[in-house]
Amino acid sequence: MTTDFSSQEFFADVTEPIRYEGPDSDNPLAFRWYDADRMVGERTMADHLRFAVAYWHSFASDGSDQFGVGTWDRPWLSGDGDPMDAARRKMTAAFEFFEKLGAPYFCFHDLDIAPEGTTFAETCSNLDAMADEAEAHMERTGVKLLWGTANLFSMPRFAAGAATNPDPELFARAAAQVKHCMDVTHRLGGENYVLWGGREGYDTILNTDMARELDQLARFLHMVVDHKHSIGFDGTILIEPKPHEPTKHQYDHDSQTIIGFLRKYDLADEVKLNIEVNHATLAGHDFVHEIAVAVDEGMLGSVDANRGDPRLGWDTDQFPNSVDEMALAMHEILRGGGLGTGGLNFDAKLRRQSVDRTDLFHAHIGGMDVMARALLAAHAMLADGALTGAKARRYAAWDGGLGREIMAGAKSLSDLHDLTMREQLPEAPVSGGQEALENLVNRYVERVR
Ligand code: XLS
Ligand code: NI
Ligand code: NI
Repeated sequence: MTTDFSSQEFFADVTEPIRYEGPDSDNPLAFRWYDADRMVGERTMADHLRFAVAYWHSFASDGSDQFGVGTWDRPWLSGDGDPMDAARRKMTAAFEFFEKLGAPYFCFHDLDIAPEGTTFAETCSNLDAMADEAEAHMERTGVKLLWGTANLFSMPRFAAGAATNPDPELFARAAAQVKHCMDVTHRLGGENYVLWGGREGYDTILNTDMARELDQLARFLHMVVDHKHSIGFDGTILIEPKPHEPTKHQYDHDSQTIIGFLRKYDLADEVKLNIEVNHATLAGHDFVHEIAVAVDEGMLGSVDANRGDPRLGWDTDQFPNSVDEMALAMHEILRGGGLGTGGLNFDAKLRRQSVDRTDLFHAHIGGMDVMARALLAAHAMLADGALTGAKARRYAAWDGGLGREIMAGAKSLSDLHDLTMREQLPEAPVSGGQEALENLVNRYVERVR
């Protein structure tokens, strides 16, 4: 016997869908910048930004942390009885939220939407049943799946990693789980499939054969790619870099590390990156650096939009709140041609004291407005060539004469030694103009309308 939750309302305080009211609106439950149908260049805002809500933070969590129990008012999580009933209730709440917010996409881990069974077979049938539910909700609301992923880090079995586990049986368990989750993602029309390293890394070299573990990880990814082709999934396979958490040395440390790994193992044509703001900052990078690395390599896949706290050294996963920071990142994204099959997934959670259900709306509205405003500033900067033009001028000497000859391989060290001996080459440094460029960016951010 299943109970019908589809008529239950969890966000009754929000009576109307969130609408665009413009920058002068004081309505906290309205968009001031995100205007889905507004054209920005050749695409609508919605097409540029492709927002997704993360099921785990917003619907599967209760505000608990290492020091204390849950604090959030989440009636769909409390409740006794059948875990599948609870999963259905949670999904009803989630889709009510997606619809009222006007989020075009969502993202999930298998275990966010369906409970583990006592056997693998039961876990799979739970997931299949919840995929049926999701399919019905998606059809009813028009909300789409940006990506699915398998949780290969919460359960004790994966304490030593999934693909990088010392036990092949656990590699097999992880492979089985990923296969099933990819199938469900495909079935739901998911546009990408994400692998976050979870516990793919190590805590101490005392017990770790790193070379072997990296070979295993590559083998696993090849299997994922093969499976993608065998089922005709035309979404993108994405890896999400993150350093330090949960293991001390995560193999997927940052964009550059992953790109080197993918090239070494002949995976670079098949896998792209899902870049998260707070993971970039944990790796000691600006977010825009991580984006630029991926764009330059043609490997930007998608973005987990959030932010860290500069005073805290962990993945606080707060909602984006800085137009300045995001404008530069959006500029790189646009320079690379946009997000493709990817999107902006709010892999972000409320603070523990934000206990109200309505806080979920405030958080997402704020994040969407910040990204929309950043998009407008970035688009104007790129259209005017404000930064790209300045860069082109800075490197112009490489486009001809000596610069071109060097890069064409026409000069040896000795040639340049002789040249420098013979001629007085200019040596005076040219201004990098950083402050002027900072002012320029500020003007674009101030002027968006
Ligand atoms: C954790 C990761 C995770 C991935 C999906 O830090 O960001 O949420 O996005 O597994
Ligand atoms: Ni993430
Ligand atoms: Ni994170």
